[in-house]
Amino acid sequence: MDISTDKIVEECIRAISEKVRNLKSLNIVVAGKTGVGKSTLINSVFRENLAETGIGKPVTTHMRRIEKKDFPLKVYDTRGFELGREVQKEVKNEIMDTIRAGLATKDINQAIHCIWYCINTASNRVEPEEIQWLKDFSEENRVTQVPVIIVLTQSFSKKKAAQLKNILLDENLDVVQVVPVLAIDYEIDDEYIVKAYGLDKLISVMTEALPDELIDTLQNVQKASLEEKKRRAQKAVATAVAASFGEGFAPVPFTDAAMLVPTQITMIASITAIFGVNVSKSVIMAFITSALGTSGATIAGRTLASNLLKLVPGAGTILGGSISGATAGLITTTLGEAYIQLMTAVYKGEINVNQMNSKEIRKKFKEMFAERFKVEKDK
Ligand SMILES: Nc1nc2c(ncn2[C@@H]2O[C@H](COP(=O)(O)OP(=O)(O)O)[C@@H](O)[C@H]2O)c(=O)[nH]1
Ligand SMILES: [Mg+2]
Repeated sequence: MDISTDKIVEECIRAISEKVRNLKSLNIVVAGKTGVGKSTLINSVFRENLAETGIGKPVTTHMRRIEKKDFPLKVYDTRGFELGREVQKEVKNEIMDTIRAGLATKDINQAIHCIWYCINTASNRVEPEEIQWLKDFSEENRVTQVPVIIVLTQSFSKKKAAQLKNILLDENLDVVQVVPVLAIDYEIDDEYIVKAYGLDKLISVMTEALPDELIDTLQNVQKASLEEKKRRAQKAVATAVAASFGEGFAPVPFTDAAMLVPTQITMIASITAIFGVNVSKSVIMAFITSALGTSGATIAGRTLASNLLKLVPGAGTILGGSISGATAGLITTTLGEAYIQLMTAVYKGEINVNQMNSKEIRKKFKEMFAERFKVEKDK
């Protein structure tokens, strides 16, 4: 049976766009006084310049919703916290109304999933009325249970941030975490610049706080933690391996090796969505042809099986016309990890896939697979 490489590539592209299209929308309320650094935070955490470009649509008196077409994130930016108790109460009611309205739809895409309450570390003190606001809010949120994360913004002084964090923790507030961050480098003077930090921690805390069905979205939209993207991508590989092991538990006759391909396409689509990078057809083509060890338009099932086997060090050659389930799993792992490496390089800007021709991309992949061999052999 001949397998068309073009068809595999097309299936990949289709699976990627379907996966991305079907990501649930992640919806976050960002609260705090004007000037604390909400917009700066939003722009530093998410990979689209939301707060800058999207002026946002007023949804209540003190809340604007910022979103972008084909981007699975809605940020509710609040204003008015600096205007005193009355307004703060109004803001609280508006947030609660929005939470309840979202829940009433029974649609995860409409629900509010998380609140970031921002306090500026540099302002030196936390107002008692803000503590009270958080307590009142928690009281009303008791049933709805939307997780609240306190973000200590502009924490260029780590010492001050730690003190503030302790003060807040002593209040026994019903919050998931208190996370000090510095969203962008802070220049104290020409010679002394404090490096941005803490946003990756915020993503880790979010990863813990959100339900599993929103984690692919979180990883897709965030640009603050490569580690969390990789971790999630490795989970996608593990899922695919479990599936290919199932498929291959009874040894896979290598004429049927193509049976594994749909699982691997799903895996590639998941990883791409998690990284949130744009991949062109030529990149996928280069990846597939390097992985399959062919540059032809079609490949025989038997050749496909033995070429895939070459990816697995120590697997040897095919004996008796089938591959074991364990081997099928190893092939899938190797493909997945190579693809994660590729996505990491694209994400870091180490390779610009739009500027490489397919021959260069193929060369790069060959190196990656070779690298992977080496790692396996060294183990
Ligand atoms: N260097 C540095 N400046 C910040 C940071 N966060 C906020 N700022 C500055 O503080 C000011 C107010 O920030 P902004 O994000 O507009 O606050 P918002 O009103 O809460 O949206 C801006 O001039 C920012 O440049 C940060 O993490 N690092
Ligand atoms: Mg703002």
